[in-house]
Amino acid sequence: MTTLGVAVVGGGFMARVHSTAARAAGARLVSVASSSPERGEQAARELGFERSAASVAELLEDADVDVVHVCTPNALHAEQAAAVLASGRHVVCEKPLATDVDDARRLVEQAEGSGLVATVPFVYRFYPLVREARARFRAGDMGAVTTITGSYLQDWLLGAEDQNWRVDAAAGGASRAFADIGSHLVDLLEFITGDRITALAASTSTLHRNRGSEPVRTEDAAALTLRTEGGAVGSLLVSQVAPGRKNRLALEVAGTEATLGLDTEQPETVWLGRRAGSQLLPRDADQLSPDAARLCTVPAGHAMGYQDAFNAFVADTYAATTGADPEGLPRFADGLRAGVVTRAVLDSAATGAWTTL
Ligand code: SOE
Repeated sequence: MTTLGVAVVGGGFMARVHSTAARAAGARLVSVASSSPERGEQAARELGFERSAASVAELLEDADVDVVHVCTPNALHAEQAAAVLASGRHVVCEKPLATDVDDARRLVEQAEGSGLVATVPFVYRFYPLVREARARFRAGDMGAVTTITGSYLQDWLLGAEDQNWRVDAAAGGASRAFADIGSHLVDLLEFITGDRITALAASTSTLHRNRGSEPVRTEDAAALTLRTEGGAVGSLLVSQVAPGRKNRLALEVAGTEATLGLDTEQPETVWLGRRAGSQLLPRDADQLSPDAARLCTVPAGHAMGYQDAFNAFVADTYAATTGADPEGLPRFADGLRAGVVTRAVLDSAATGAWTTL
């Protein structure tokens, strides 16, 4: 098998995470392009790429590149992912896939028509215990889903002085907290339960009307009530101004037989609640379903985490480029789904009415 040649567009935190995962998957780190030729050179040095390109167009002329990871500000995703596909390369595009639902829909069509692999890093799907949760819902062990409570909380934008391109609607899109992290929460909920949100009523809030001299038009927090196709009801909360919560996605789903609770800050256990008694299930490959066990790269007691999940996502994406069809790989259609839910959240928050999906 020939070694896959990888390029990254972007030079920030996510570019580092993607590059580490690409290296772990045995790929060749060929080229990187960033916001300027200088930043591209710097990123190539820091992330260990062979070379840099002065622009995305130049990067796509590189015959050694087979896969491109798009890790740029959100507003650039759609155009760059479309250019990558048009050049005949496989693409991994950061979420949100696009800041406009119609753009996301066009990308799904383009990807499907191309026969190329096009994925979106909903990486929490790659925690072994998330797969275990999914396997139990699929096997019917949990019964029918009745209620859902979930939250995704961070505090890195708590202060009025905290700035990031995501805050700016022109670079990050009209939704910030929900598009950035609420999308993970909804993806995980639908992935685990196989149930889909059909209607929601949302409310958003913005703690700081200004950050520095810039007015803020994107939400710091969003709360929503939902109904699902299967008849469950639930509530979700997303915030990027929750003191002390660094990056905590917590989800609890009750079925008619049992409740399952997981927390990404404690990814080595999952809570299994039953009327007759509850337990914390450890990540022990010997006790897990095959899809969960295959993601256990180290034995129980040796903690796995975020980068491990990212590595597994990238490894599965690369496997798909050689014809495999890995279970649970988040593709562009899943990115579009997140965009549709995000749009519904913004619409409901603006009108004060329930929005159907
Ligand atoms: C920032 O909020 C961020 O890096 C998100 O963009 C990621 O998707 C999430 O996994 C961690 O937090």
